[in-house]
Amino acid sequence: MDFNRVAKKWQKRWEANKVFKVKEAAKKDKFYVLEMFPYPSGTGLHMGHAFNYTIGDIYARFKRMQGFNVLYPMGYDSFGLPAENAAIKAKIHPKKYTEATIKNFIKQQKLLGLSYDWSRLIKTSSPEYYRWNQYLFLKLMENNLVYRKESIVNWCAECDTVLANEQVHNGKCWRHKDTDVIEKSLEQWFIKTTAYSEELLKDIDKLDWPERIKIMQKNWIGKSRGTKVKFRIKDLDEEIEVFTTRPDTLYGVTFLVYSIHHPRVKELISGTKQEKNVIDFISSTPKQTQEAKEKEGVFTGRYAVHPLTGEEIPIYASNFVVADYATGVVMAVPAHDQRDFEFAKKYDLPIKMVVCPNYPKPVCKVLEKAYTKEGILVDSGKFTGIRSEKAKNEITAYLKQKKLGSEGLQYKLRDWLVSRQRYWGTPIPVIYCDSCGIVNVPEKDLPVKLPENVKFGKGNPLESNEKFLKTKCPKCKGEARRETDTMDTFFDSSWYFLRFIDPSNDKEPFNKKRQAQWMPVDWYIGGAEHACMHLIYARFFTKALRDLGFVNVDEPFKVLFNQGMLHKDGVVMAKSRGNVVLPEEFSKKYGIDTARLFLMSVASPDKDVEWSDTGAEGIYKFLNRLVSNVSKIKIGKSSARLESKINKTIKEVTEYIKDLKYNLAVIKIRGLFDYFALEKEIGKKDMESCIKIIAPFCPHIAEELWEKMGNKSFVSIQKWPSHNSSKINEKFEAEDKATNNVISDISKILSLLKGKSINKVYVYVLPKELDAYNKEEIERRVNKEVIISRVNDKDKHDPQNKAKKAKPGKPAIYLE
Ligand code: ANZ
Ligand code: ZN
Ligand code: ZN
Repeated sequence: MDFNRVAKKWQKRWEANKVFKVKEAAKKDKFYVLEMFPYPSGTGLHMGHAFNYTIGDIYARFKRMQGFNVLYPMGYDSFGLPAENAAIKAKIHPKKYTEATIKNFIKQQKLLGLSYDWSRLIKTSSPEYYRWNQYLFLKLMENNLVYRKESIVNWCAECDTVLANEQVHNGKCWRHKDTDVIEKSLEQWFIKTTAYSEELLKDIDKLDWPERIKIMQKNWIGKSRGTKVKFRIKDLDEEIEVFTTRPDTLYGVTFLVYSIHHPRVKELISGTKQEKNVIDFISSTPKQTQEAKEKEGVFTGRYAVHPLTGEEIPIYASNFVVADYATGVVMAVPAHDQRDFEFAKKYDLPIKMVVCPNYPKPVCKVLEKAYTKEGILVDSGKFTGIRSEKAKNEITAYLKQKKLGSEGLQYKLRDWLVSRQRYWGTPIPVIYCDSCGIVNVPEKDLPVKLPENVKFGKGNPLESNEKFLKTKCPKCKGEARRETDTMDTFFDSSWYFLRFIDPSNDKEPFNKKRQAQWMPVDWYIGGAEHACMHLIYARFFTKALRDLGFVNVDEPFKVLFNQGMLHKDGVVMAKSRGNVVLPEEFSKKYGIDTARLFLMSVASPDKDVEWSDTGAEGIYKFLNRLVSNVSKIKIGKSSARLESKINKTIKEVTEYIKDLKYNLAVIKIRGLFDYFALEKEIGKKDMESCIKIIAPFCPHIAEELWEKMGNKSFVSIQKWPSHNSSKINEKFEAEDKATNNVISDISKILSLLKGKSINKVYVYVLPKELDAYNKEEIERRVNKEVIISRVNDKDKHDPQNKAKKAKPGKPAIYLE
């Protein structure tokens, strides 16, 4: 069989007959399988991508055959900076560039035999899609979930735009892993993800997601319980509120520290002797990452009054306090917090120990570093002698009673900065009018289209495009200016799974009834790198859209599956490493079904897989054997042994696919088809079942065999076979196992004797076990002549007297 020709033939027929097109009103249960949609890069697909898509495709095909109405769509996350940069470099327009890369992606994906409903294809850079981005942006805005604010934001000079918090990883840009993010004070658009902090956190427990992703999200949302404490500022009629997780250390506070970016710092210093000093310090401090490693600070000239002791303590401003976390001010307890400790050492501030290890009595040693563990309170007024854990509650209660504080809750999650100073994205649909201020573009005027005729150079080309900029104010009809910022492309991917449900709707982003039919996504496949970006935004969007009446689920993705990575020569397969295997080239020689089956045979799909040419060749040989075994065996009646094997294999393969142990399913399938060689006949139904169970893995070969049997329809949409337990005979199964064991023993000995010429294999078995071993199968698999004799046969050939070593279930072996 010419696998390559067969693949082309069936891909054509599937397409012509719309075999995978989803029927909306099917009376079947729904199942929504989705892979994180790709960014269509210019380098195209390699075998690593084939690995990803095959995982989802097998599941979709399996579910379809099991009788579900399966939605399995594909689309392209085609806006974004890499496309814009690549286009500028190639001196073509991003639109042209993206159209070409998408075309190439589609062609390459089709070669893999993926069973997408191609009629649902979406491209986020098309006005038909981004129009709804704009619409949803306005809906969020109408519901107070979007705002514009000046604040300190992260800027990547390489990206030439601001970034969201989620896109800063350890102070570096997520795309440019060597580029430090710098801080800038800018007015930007934000989405109020924090309105859902608690629900985003709480609902994690409902998700059937990998534990490690759930933990990463929990940490990212970062809920902490603590106490808010009020400090009065000396000489000013003002208070400062701080958030602390350690109210038990309150008596050890020796100074307060403002973030240098805190807007109140400037008011605080105004008129003091320190003013100039502080301003110089702030402007000379390098604007850098979130929490600075080298702590630098300056005295503000002001003092605060300790709420319980009345002591005066100095107020500093420093780069180690984050401006937009909690109140942006901390009460510093150098004895018990390492950051405060380092700061106090550097600026020679007092360190006061108030929590001490307690054996036998409180012992307070000279400090080398902060003591951050629990202990007994000392020098803490009426709380002295209390254990620190208990003191947390007691001090908080006391502050509450005196109206000097209260319990506080704090989340690390920040609002999502969504505006970008780049061209290739969705224009933010607002207009600036000198008399009316910020005015939303009316719905009827959507989409605000990206102008195509622009000049690329430094910065955002929209800013210099007069035609785009100039507009009329929708309210007063006067001269007005368009917003030039575009949306973060994570906005596009936050709801694309909803658009797939209703991709050509031109009245609304998607129909609510249809949404109710399909949501949530039952099975979502993608990489772990999105744990704290896309997966947070998409969850936020779903909850926000639920509250706006668009959807009726709380969570978008019921099951999340993180696939492994394909490696070659020990490292991840990637164009940049120059170790890619291209599916087109491979399949020219071996057919794409060989690649699919090989990729799924190495390990379970959540594990990394190493590409091996010899491994793939082994699968190619197996598939050829499969085809020849199927053509040699006559349609007639299955032997009891074959029936048993088929039913057992159906049972196991079904279980393994369900549990995503594709590799184990492949082992069973191989065992079954190799066994065919030992049988002369097979029942028609049995043969059909066997072809069906290979269909998810090798859909093209399966279709061809199905047709050869005289079937007119497609095997891809046949009913998945069910097994008949009464046909499974455990005696046969035990015998197979015994046979396999002997084969593996013989193979081991053969490999030890490598180089020696061996012609015959003698196997000595206990008398009553003679029938347990399948001589033909052993001969075929070890590729030698095999003689099986009972240990007590008088005239057996046994020159080395091996027979006496045979044990029950473990025959003796002699080779010559
Ligand atoms: C006094 C104290 C004493 C603290 C002590 C810790 C240990 P999490 O758990 O992350 O919420 N903090 C508060 N706001 C901050 C800001 N804007 N930037 C930097 N640090 C800030 O941490 C809360 C703790 O981090 C708070 O508790 C505060 O320091 C500091 F022995 O208050 B603590
Ligand atoms: Zn960057
Ligand atoms: Zn106006």
